[in-house]
Amino acid sequence: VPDRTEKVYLGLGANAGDPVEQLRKAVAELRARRIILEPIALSSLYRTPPWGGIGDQPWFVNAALSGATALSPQELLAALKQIEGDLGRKPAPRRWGPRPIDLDILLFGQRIVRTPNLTIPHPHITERAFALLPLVEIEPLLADPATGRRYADCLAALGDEIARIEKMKDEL
Ligand code: PH2
Ligand code: MG
Ligand code: MG
Repeated sequence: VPDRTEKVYLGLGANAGDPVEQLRKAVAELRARRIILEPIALSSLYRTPPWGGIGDQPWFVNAALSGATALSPQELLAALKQIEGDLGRKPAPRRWGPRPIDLDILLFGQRIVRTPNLTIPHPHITERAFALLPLVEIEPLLADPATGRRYADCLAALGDEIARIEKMKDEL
């Protein structure tokens, strides 16, 4: 049987409700709905300061995972939105504000996708230590498919942003 799956990397985040519990539920749903298939790799959980200019909101818990998917990028996006809604996410009152769950496609194989509703690699990945740190943890040598730049180097370029991030004892 030909293998039509592709390796994808997802960024997970939450900063409302019980973030760790929400992230665990999201991973359970990704598995149960066969959206993400083995082999699956999960990063540690990290406590991260809010990024994007809205400072008056709780810190986030962030993580990353890689796994196989048989879905297309658009199908994967729709499936992630479905889980976000099922876990209690309402349409955002403000951009980059608090949310009980956020599931982002960081990378989809080596693909470059630029459509009005979906950009892959994730448009802000190289500026966000909260996305890069867990990503580099599960795949230290991973490089950006568009630029060839290693994500570990992007992370190092962010300087002391990394120092504000706390690795948690809890695991996914
Ligand atoms: N997500 C955002 C905006 N800001 N900050 C942190 N620390 N973690 C996030 O996951 C995050 C954010 C938009 O999705
Ligand atoms: Mg996001
Ligand atoms: Mg999102």
